[in-house]
Amino acid sequence: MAPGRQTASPSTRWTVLPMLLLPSSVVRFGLALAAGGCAALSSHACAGDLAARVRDAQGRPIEDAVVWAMPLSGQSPPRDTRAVTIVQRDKRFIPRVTPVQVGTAVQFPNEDTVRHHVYSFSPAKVFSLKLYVGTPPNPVVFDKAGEVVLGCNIHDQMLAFVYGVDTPYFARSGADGAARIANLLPGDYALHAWHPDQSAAAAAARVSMRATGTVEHTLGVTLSERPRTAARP
Ligand SMILES: [Cu+2]
Repeated sequence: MAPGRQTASPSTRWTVLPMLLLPSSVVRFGLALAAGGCAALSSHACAGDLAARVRDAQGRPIEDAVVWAMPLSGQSPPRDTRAVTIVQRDKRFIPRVTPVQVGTAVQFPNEDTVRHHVYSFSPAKVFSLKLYVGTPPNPVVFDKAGEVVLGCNIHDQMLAFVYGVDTPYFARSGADGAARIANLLPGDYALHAWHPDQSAAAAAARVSMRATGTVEHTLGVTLSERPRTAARP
């Protein structure tokens, strides 16, 4: 058979024909689900988006907050498989804040010509990558939830944060305070936020995700005036 001239399979023909006989309201319902990202008329194939906004006590947007949604239904969402890299460039860590799902391996390439010594003494991950340039042969696996403060043993001003969460549903807020989490399965979630400069965490909120569409929610974080450091023992 010539390429591009395949005939419809019997199963395709039999799904198209009944649709033509259905009442228009049923067809519209099916099209609405398809437009929302549903692959089939099954709630498990549907997913909605969560548009969170993070604000300080004065209502100003907060950048670099980690926002995550924990399923309350006990469902097992698919694992987050994004590759994660935290670069050292111009004696800075980029990005400053990195959310990861627990179990994620992170690479720490040093793009500077000067050597760095990346370390953390945080309870959620203690590690040390001694004086190097380029990319260390082994990534660092973040295997516990919570805050990890990164520092450099040579350059005290270098400071960054990894935050481990037990869910694939997470995002970091931009300069406008917006953090968008895509493709959440329908159901109830506990929505959390964390910021490296917070003096008090946002109260967890309960949000209900529908099969399609976007749910909006605002989270309030109280910031501290006290600068952070990579604590040493
Ligand atoms: Cu350094």
